[in-house]
Amino acid sequence: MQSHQSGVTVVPSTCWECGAICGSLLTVQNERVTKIAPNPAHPASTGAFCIKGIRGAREWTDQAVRLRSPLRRVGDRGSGRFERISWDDALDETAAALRKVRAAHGPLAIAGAVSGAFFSRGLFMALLMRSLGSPNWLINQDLCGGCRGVSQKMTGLDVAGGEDIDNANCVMIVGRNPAIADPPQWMAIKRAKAKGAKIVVIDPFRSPAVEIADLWLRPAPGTDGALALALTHVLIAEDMYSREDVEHWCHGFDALAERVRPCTPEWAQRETGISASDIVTAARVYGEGPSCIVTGHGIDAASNGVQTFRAYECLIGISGNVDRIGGNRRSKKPPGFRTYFDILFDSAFRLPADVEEQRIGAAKFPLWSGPLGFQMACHNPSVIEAILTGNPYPIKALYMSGVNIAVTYPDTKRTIDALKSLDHVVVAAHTMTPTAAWADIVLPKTTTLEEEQVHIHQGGPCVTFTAAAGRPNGDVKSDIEIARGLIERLAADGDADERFLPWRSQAEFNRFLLADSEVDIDLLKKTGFYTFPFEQRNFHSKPFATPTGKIELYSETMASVGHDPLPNYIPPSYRHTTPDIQAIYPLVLQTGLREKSYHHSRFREQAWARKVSPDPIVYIHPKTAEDYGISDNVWIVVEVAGGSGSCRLKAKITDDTLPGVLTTGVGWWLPEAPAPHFGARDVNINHALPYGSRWDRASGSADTRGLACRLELLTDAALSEREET
Ligand SMILES: Nc1nc2c(c(=O)[nH]1)N[C@H]1C(S)=C(S)[C@@H](COP(=O)(O)OP(=O)(O)OC[C@H]3O[C@@H](n4cnc5c(=O)[nH]c(N)nc54)[C@H](O)[C@@H]3O)O[C@H]1N2
Ligand SMILES: Nc1nc2c(c(=O)[nH]1)N[C@H]1C(S)=C(S)[C@@H](COP(=O)(O)OP(=O)(O)OC[C@H]3O[C@@H](n4cnc5c(=O)[nH]c(N)nc54)[C@H](O)[C@@H]3O)O[C@H]1N2
Ligand code: SF4
Ligand SMILES: [Mo]
Repeated sequence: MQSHQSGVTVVPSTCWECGAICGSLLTVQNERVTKIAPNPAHPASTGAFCIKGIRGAREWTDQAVRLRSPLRRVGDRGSGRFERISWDDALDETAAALRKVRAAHGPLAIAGAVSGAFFSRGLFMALLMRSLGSPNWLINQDLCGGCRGVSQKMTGLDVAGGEDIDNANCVMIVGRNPAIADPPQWMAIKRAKAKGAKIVVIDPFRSPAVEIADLWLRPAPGTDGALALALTHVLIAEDMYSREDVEHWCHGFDALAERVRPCTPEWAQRETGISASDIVTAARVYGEGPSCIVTGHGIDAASNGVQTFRAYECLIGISGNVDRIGGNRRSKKPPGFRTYFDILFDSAFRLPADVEEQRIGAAKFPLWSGPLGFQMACHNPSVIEAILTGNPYPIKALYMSGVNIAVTYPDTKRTIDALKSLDHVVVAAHTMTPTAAWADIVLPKTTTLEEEQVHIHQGGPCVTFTAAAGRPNGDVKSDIEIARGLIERLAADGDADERFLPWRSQAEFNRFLLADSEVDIDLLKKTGFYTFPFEQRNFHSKPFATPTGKIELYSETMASVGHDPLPNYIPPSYRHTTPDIQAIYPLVLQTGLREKSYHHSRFREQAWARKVSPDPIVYIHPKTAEDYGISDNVWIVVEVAGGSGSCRLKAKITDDTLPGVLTTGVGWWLPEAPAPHFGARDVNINHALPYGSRWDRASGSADTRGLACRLELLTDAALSEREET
């Protein structure tokens, strides 16, 4: 669907600024993308799009502050002084530094950090590390969708993104804010509502979805596990589950029934604050079906996250909604198509078992970091610990691409201390960030408008293509080019093994993904997407990926590593605090509320985004505000139990949040503030959080919400003390 008009081309593509991956139409003139618009023909996004995709991506590519050549640190680390160097020098010096670390401490002392294997840069980082002989790569999924990832793997339900919202009679939205986080999903929910579907929202905060909800259940933060077990209790007690699925496709139903017997709606009311009658109503609406559950980050990234997800997935499992029209569809792909996960776990690209066993986190979190793990990535806080203490062994070099860990990892102070103490730090980024400021070498990256990508979108489902529509604007390179550049330099002396990352370009890699499938890359490029036929309920030809081949309500894998094999309710951290801690930290903090104009820490330098959202906001209930003498728009400082720092936030008084609960976002820093912190120790909520007073037993996730906290009004004196940040 390319059209040419006086040197102007419209190229079908896909935005991948975030995981929603929306179909786009790019207007290209003189090899520059001049306009980005939604593609209404795209089967997954159906014309949905957002301002980040329209403005963020383009400014990201063209803005003056974009990094356009590699940089070498000239002053002390963190001094903010860099000089421009050539790519050859940057890659030669990085390769030499990695070789030195490898010689002195062994390959395990090298680690790579990235967002995860949902994007190609995540896979390339894992494979680059493997080529160097290191199993140590850090993903941010412990803070993102990791609890769901582990839970789905244990239960055997790979249903993320496969919600068949359009055909559902009930859409249950749990800890998800689709209006901001996922426009295609939000569009589908509104379509379903218009067709008469019942919308049930489970969220302590009044998210936009509450406006269209038939039922809004408002749990106390972090108590969703209790609610899910009670919903299951009602479904079983009222005989509203699928006998057929339970008999043929579920493992451990009797044990689950036994587990939820005491989890009555009245019990859950005490735990969650939701009335027992609302719980019963929700269970009946869900039980009628077909129903799909849309889960989100609101119940993830928490120290009880895996068990909470397990409870919801068991509910899906017994309700007959697995792979049902209008239910939760399992992931689909064209036969022969290779996903990033397929490659991540492919034995051809794996390190020897005795090396993988040494991955940091593997011993303590086998379901996260071990061979059974979700993406087999490190336990991040344990890596920070290893950098600082040398335990269990030293980590001396860190390469980061597509992450801004000085803002997005909890405990900013400790993260920065770790960055300071490394022998060598390399960051691939588009702009100078609070993380890149600590680098020895900064590598300027191509943007999403300059890189070709192939994704599967479960929403269609379809294969969707991102065109490298614009000529790179600067002396920049893609992740695969950087990885290959390093591998080639190191392989010459036997310090890297090219077999782990054999593709020389993104295009070659993309052809590998499609090589054994029916998908024709040229056709895919022409349309921007490829819709493939798929089968619902193909349980015989594609059994559930668990030891029993069934949906494991009772997880054999969890039992084998000594974890609770049945879904369980673990009360949130703030309910575990001692009375003296509670006296100091009487409030509860929720972080992570998404904003329209930002993707986490991204776009903070863009004027349009700052105009839409100029300040870091914290939502405070009128009753709480009254208790503390706080009025609208005053600045406060928040501290968290166990944290090493604090965060400055602007108060907005509203009953959108519960009494005693502070709700805020994530990702704030101030590009205009002084280097190296750029406000990361001032307005960044992660400066207040600990990275693990309590970790999820399976995913190793720390709490990003449900944290005991306190607040103080910001005085002028306190503000001037913060100025250095
Ligand atoms: N504009 C924009 N879009 C984004 C992003 C972005 O930064 N900006 N980030 C992307 C990424 S990486 C992610 S992971 C997704 C995340 O997006 P979502 O999955 O939607 O997650 P959140 O926005 O963190 O939270 C969703 C809802 O969970 C609620 N919540 C908080 N605590 C609880 C709780 O204890 N129980 C329940 N039931 N609900 C709770 C919040 O109030 C919120 O309304 O968004 C993606 N989309
Ligand atoms: N307290 C708290 N902490 C959280 C969260 C929370 O809710 N609360 N949310 C968590 C979640 S869900 C997530 S996903 C993480 C996000 O954590 P990060 O991934 O660290 O955050 P981003 O700001 O999205 O991206 C960071 C950097 O990626 C680079 N980047 C952007 N696009 C590209 C690209 O195309 N290629 C490459 N190589 N680099 C690119 C930019 O340089 C940017 O600075 O934060 C987590 N941290
Ligand atoms: S939601 Fe916005 S940023 Fe995310 S993929 Fe879609 S258009 Fe891009
Ligand atoms: Mo995320």
